[in-house]
Amino acid sequence: MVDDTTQEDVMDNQDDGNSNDTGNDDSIDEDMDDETDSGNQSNDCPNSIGFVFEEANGIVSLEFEDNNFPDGWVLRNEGSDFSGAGYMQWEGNPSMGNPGNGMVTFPIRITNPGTYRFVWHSAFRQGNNGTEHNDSWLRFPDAADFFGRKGNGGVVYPNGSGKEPNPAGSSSDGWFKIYRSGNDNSFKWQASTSDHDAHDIFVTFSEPGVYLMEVSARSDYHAIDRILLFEENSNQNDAFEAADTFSQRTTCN
Ligand SMILES: [Ca+2]
Ligand SMILES: [Ca+2]
Repeated sequence: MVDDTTQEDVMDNQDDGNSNDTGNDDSIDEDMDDETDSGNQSNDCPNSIGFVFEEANGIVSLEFEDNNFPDGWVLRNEGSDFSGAGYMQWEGNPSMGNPGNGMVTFPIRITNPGTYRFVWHSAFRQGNNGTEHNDSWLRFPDAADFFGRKGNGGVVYPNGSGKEPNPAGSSSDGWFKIYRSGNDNSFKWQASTSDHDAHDIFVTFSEPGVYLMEVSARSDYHAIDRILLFEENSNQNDAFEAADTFSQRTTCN
């Protein structure tokens, strides 16, 4: 397989006009409950993994490094614009056309079913070209739906999902290539798919239960600090603020 970094990444960068500078700022009403609802945690905790990340009040917030990683992912903590223990960056071989290498699985317990927006806080940690080292693979293998959507309502589904249309650029076996844009080499809240045609990322959980979120390596020196999912109709700034207030990981009994 030819390494398609340069071509693809040029395309990534051209199309982030609507990139979502979510994060930061703003007034927030602190109406979220700090406590995680752990009422039924013994029922479906995946003991084969040993822990589960809890959704609460329509929000899933997790430190990406708070998991077990195969060789190639390295914990780093340079700089100051990350949270938790640091961030994981992929220092193994690039996997531009083949998702599933360097795979990390996050079990997530959903108590409030619905469609959630997905974003991650990531950076490129080599060079100064924001179209390089700026993407990794993402899949939700057992969710009811997983798609990209633009502000105008246009939707894309992963290649291999059996649904169309599919994104421009890399996608395979239910995986989206998820990229960030811009040459400012700092951590940024953005998750987009489809080259030249940035779509935001959504996942639908149709009923309560534990779902798997899978991330695998694509570009080397892409670094991921944190992941946030929030119910699509909730206020985005509220979601970011509330996500700072509760711990999300429960150890299985
Ligand atoms: Ca790229
Ligand atoms: Ca982190």
